[in-house]
Order: sequence, then structure tokens, then C-alpha cells
Amino acid sequence: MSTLTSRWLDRAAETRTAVLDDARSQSRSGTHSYADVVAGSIRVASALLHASSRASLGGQRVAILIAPSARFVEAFFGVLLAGGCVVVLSPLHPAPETRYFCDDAEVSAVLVSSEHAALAAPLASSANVRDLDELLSAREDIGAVTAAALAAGGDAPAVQLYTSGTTGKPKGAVITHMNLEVQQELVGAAWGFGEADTLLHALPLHHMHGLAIALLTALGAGAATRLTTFDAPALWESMKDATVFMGVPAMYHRLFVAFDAADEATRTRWSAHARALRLATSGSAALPVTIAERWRDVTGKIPLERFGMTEIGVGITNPLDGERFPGCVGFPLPSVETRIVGEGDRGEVAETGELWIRGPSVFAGYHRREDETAKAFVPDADGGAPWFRTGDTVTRQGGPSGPFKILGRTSVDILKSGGYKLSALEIEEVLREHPGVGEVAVIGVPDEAWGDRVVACVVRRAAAPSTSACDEAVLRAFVREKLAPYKVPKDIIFLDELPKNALGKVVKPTLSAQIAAAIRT
Ligand code: MLC
Ligand code: AMP
Repeated sequence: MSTLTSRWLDRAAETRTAVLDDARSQSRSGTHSYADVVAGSIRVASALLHASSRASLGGQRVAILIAPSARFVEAFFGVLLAGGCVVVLSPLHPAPETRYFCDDAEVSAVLVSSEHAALAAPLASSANVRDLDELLSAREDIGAVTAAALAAGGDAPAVQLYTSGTTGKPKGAVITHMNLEVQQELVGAAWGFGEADTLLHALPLHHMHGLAIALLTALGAGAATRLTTFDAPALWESMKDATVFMGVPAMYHRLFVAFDAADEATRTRWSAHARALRLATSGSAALPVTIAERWRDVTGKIPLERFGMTEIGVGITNPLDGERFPGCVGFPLPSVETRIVGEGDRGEVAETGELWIRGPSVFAGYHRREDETAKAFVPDADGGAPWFRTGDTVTRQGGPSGPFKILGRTSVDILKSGGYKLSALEIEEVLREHPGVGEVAVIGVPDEAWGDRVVACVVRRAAAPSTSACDEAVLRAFVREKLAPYKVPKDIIFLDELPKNALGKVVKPTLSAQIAAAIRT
């Protein structure tokens, strides 16, 4: 049995609160003890095992489409205890994207809670859609569940998270039980998590930040988690009952938009709530120093900024106690080895270059993408474990023992909008399917609210059929049918031509500079 699942089962008798459901997103609001949620997960696992007629799901992928709630946690651990690997789906994705995730992962079942039943309906023809409430009403078969959990060791796949890359469609990053248990320990210890904590959690659960860095760290430490969806005024209010808040920079930006719009008395109350938190962290994208300093003005401390990835969890963090460096992400966690590599791919150490990482929290590979996996890892010249290439350009501020500073991405085709990693190529591929589009280049324009503002530059097809109107509204609606709303370009700009080099390739840095200048004027 992995430490992840044994640690979970060890909490079966604990009456402390594990999850506080939010009335806004949940029919079954209220508080749920560890004992209740562990019991729920055992019922889900029992039902899955009985339906499969096998002693263990043996790493089968099981998708879950469930609102942030205790039910989510029950389904998540239910799949793990039965020996399955969880694919977290999000209600934000339209049917074609959800179908792609299910097909790519070859899921054996999709567990759906009642509030998302309508969203799952289009999947029913191709996938085994199961009502979570039905699974939760199963009889606990602790013998079968313990046997299945025992069969899934540290190397077993626990979660498959879809992440965008430099090839069109998102890839399924396979994260093992060991990866997650190491994260629980490292992050929990570095940030001082304990049973007295209440985590205020408004992050989406289909990504590493919300799922593992936030939720699993809190559960691993026996803390309580208030699961909710993002709403800036409600979050300021909820900070009153929390000890820790974790957010992406776009959330901090939004919090301050609401703060600035509030009256004096409200601001005073919200400031007091935020000051009483013992910890506020930021990650998934660069936290602008101006936002960090505003948070310090309100609370006395800048947020604790850290660096992470779907493929590695948190790798580098500023300290909980001691000096935090604005604009920097701090120092590697114990057991995380780092190397800064200059151009040329030969692994030569440099002052500024691509960050390579290795250690027990690095993922196992991309599901059924051997080529992509091979490209992501570099063999170690001295015969040690291979290095994972992060694709981030970094340096160490003030010299080789200074804190890490993230300077940008090595690829112009990877964008970060509001903390979501987006592939410019994926969005371009969708736009190219429209009959009115001749050429297209998707770029990220620096933006205070989103980090990268996604902009599509389109050259209309000269010989487009007269029926295929191609204006901004039409193209945005076209993308929205196929991709999550956060991937829909914020602006679509029509150009006569795109800047290209001698090989006919679009020169995105030139295009980005032109568009950024045009937007500013
Ligand atoms: C929402 N919209 C976005 C967007 N989020 N557009 C671009 N980028 C985003 N991130 C769109 C909506 O679809 C809507 O468009 C419009 O913006 C306004 O939406 P909203 O309702 O005001 O936004 P909201 O739902 O409140 O979302 C904002 C947010 C969200 C910041 C809460 O983006 C968010 O949860 N981001 C977190 C992403 C995350 O967890 N990443 C972690 C990756 S893991 P329209 O057209 O419909 O009006 C990782 C590892 C690590 O990176 O180290 O952590
Ligand atoms: P994802 O694939 O969604 O997990 O995104 C991982 C990427 O987010 C990293 O490769 C970085 O580019 C970015 N990232 C995460 N944390 C930070 C941070 N604190 N500062 C800058 N970029 C970050």
C-alpha cells in the first residue's frame, strides 16, 4: 500500500473536520469529518471493485466530474483505494475537450455528481458514466478495499493531469502515489501545515495547484479545507475563518480590484481577516512585485511565492520564516535537485538558462506519448537519474547560492493566463478549422490581470466562401464550442499578413511587440 492511501485510511476514526463545503457550490453544505470522508471513499472503492469484478482496478483510469466538495474527496480517494488512477475533469471544458480527455486516457468509468449530470450526458454514448450518489450508497467492503489498496504501491499511477505543451493537444502527465506522498511531506513541512490549519481553497481541482499542492497537502497534514469557487468579496470574508490561503497571481489581482471598490469599513474588516492568516502563498505564474507589495501593505508580509509544475509539484519555494524575496521563488525543497543549463542541450551549467530538475516528486511520463516523454527528460552525463527539462529560463539572484528567479519560458508557444498553461498551437489549430481563417498566430501579450493576455492574429482566407463570416465574435464563439472559456482569445486582430522569417515561419516575438505597442496606444 502506498503511504498516500495508508495515511488516508489511518484517519478513519478521526472526528476532526476534513472538508467544509461551500453552500454556493454544493447541495450538501456543511462540515465533514475525516471519519465521514474516509468512510465515503471506502464505499466508492467498494462499489468500483464490485462493478469491475476484479481484486484491483490495476491502474485503470477513472474520470471524476464533481464540484469542489467533500464528495470530490470521497470520489478521489475512492478511486485510489480501488487501485485506479484519477483523471480530474472540469465543468469548464466543453464536451469535445472532455471527450478528448476521456478517450486519450481510455477511462473505464466517469464518476459524476448530480450537479454535473447534464454536462456528462454527452459522454454517455462512449463512456461508462456512473452516478456518484449511487456509489456512495454502496456497502463498505473493507476487506476488498484493503486488498486493492495494498496492491497499489508507490510506483502505481495515482493521477493523470492534462497539461498543454508545445504540441497541439494537451498531454496526460502520469503522477504516481510516491510523487504525491513526497509532495505532501515536503510542502506540508516547508509551509508548517498541521491539524490546527484551515485552508481557504478556491483553486480549480483539475490542476496540480488546486489538487495536490493545496488540497492533498492540507489533507496529508490532517488540516481542514474550505472548498469553494473563486469570488473575491466572498474570499475576503472567508479569510476570517482560515489560517492559510493559496492563490494564483490573477486571484490576488482580483482580490485587490474588489478591495479598491469596497467602502472604508469593509476594507478595514477585510484587512484584519487577511492579516490574521498565518500564511498566504502564490504560484503557477509570476507574482508581480506590485501585487506582492500591496499584500504586504495590507497584511505586513508579502505572499510566499513558490515555483511548481504539473510534472513536479512544488520544486522551489521561499521560506515560511525568514526573508522572502519579492520577484524570486526561493530555494529548492529538500530532495529536489536543480541545474541551470545554458544553450546547446549538453547539460553545461550556466548562470542563466533552462531549469532542469530531478528528484522523487518528478512525474513518471506522459500517457502513451513516448516521444514527448523522451524529449522531456535528459539522461545524466554521469549516469545518475535523468533530468526533467522544465522549459523555464531561470537565474539565481545575486549569485549561485541566491534565490531562484524565473525569467520566462523557453518556448513562445506556451502561455500562462491567470495561472492556466495554454498552448498557442492548440488554439491556432482550432482557429484554422474555421473556413474564413487563412493564417493565424496566437501570442501572449503582457497583461496586469492575466499575466499573458491571449491574442489571436488572423489573416482572413482570400477565397473564403461568402457564407463563412469571419469577425471577432464569430471566431470567439467558434473556439468556445471546442475549448475551455479560459483558452478563448481575449482579442482577435485581423492583419493583412504575419511577420515571417526567411523560412516562412511566423516571428512571434516581433508580432507580440507590434501588438503590445498597438494595444498600448
Ligand atoms: C477565467 N477567464 C479567463 C481565465 N479565467 N481567461 C483567461 N485566463 C484565465 N485564467 C475568462 C472567463 O472564461 C470569462 O470569459 C472571463 O475570463 C471572466 O471570468 P471570471 O468568471 O471573472 O473568471 P473566474 O472564473 O473568476 O476565473 C479567474 C480565476 C481562474 C483567476 C479564478 O482563472 C483560475 O481559477 N485560475 C487558476 C488556474 C490554476 O489553478 N492553475 C494552476 C495550474 S498548475 P467570458 O468570455 O466567458 O466572459 C501549476 C503548477 C503550479 O501551474 O506551480 O501551481
Ligand atoms: P503548469 O504546466 O500549469 O503546471 O505550469 C507550470 C509552469 O507555471 C511553470 O513551468 C512556470 O512556467 C509557471 N510557474 C509556476 N510557478 C511560477 C512562479 N512562481 N513564477 C513564474 N512562473 C511560474
